[in-house]
Amino acid sequence: MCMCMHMCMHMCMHMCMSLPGAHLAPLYDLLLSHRPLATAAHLAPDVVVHVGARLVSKRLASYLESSSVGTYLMVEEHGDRADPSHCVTHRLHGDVPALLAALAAGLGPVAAAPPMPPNPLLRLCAASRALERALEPALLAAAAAAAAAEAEAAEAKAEGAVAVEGAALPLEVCVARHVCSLLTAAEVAAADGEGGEGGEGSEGSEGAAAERPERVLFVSNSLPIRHLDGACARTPLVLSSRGASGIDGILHTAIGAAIGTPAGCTLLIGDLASMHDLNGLALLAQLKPNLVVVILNNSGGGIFRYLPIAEHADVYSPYFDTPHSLRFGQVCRGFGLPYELATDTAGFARAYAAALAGRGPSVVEVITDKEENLRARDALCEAAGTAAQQMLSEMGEIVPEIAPRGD
Ligand SMILES: Cc1ncc(C[n+]2csc(CCOP(=O)(O)OP(=O)(O)O)c2C)c(N)n1
Repeated sequence: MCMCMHMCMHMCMHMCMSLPGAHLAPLYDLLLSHRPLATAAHLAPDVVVHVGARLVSKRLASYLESSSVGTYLMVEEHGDRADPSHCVTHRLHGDVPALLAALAAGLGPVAAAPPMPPNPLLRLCAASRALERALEPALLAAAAAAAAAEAEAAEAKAEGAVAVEGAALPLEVCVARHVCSLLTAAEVAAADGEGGEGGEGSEGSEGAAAERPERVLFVSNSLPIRHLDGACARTPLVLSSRGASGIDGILHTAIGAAIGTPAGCTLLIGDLASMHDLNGLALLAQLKPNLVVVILNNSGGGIFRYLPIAEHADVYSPYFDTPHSLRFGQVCRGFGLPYELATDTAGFARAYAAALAGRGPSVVEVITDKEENLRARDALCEAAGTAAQQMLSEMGEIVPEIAPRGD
């Protein structure tokens, strides 16, 4: 079995770039939260081709680490040794697109051959799609598109998707997905306008793609990049400052990215990262780049609620989550920046559409609740467990768990 789990192609130096496109198994991180799937020996990959930077998902990293992969090929632009789990067996450095083209040409007829059933990678993609479709009604309902939701639900039923009773998606995930869908829809519309085929999955002609004005999404570290990595099926050109995952200087870096992106840039950032770089708002007002700053305000470091430290009530709050009840409205107005506050998906959709149409700097603050986010995340994991279990039973009996890597 050949299985490449890392399907999002990106290049990394300090700044990471993820190319636009549709991801084959976008909900892989949720599926891997189901332990029987993450530890099923018959699903362990023989070969991994890892293109670009350090993985965002800890679940994927530990899954690959415990899988005792025979061949782990790292394809990257630079020669830095980013291999914290010591899994890499082969390295290719150089022009990544050229390396991938050579790799594909080398695979030739093997790659062209129809995959042998049951192919775990295809099953994983199908499970991700099934989960996505099962969640779609909740997503669409959140976006107040009931008619489309019904059609999607009917389609999901026809495909045998798992049931997600009353699942409410975390508001932060809805926001990230909405931003991606608007930015990629704009990309498709631009391709249409230039004579491309348009529609889902269409990239238009190569010439059109080269000329197409591209909108950029800059994501901050902590939860924003995780919402993107683990829950967004289709993403625009994405930039982020990974490095040591710092939450400092994000706003200033995004302003730089926006200056280089005439078609417009959106920044998805948490409240603490925004506070770390608050004087960036002055620069934003002064330089007036085409940048929409979307602040996900969950009143502190939301990521710590998902980490083991959350179990230690004596230190978790206020020392780790650093809670506050601040809002960014007054400081934005003080700098003369357009500002909108949203508390739900529909409100965000309205404010974000207006901000994009403004074609200048603006801030949209979304108030979310850490505990609600966590509850919604748990419901998502449960739904993912059902999809994963369905995938496992379709593939036959569960073989023993992966044994830990022996040294
Ligand atoms: C410069 C810097 N200081 C501290 C940290 C440690 N840290 C990692 S995530 C995080 C919380 C980030 O909060 P926020 O930006 O609001 O994002 P959220 O976790 O809510 O998604 C902190 C303080 C860091 N990564 N970088």
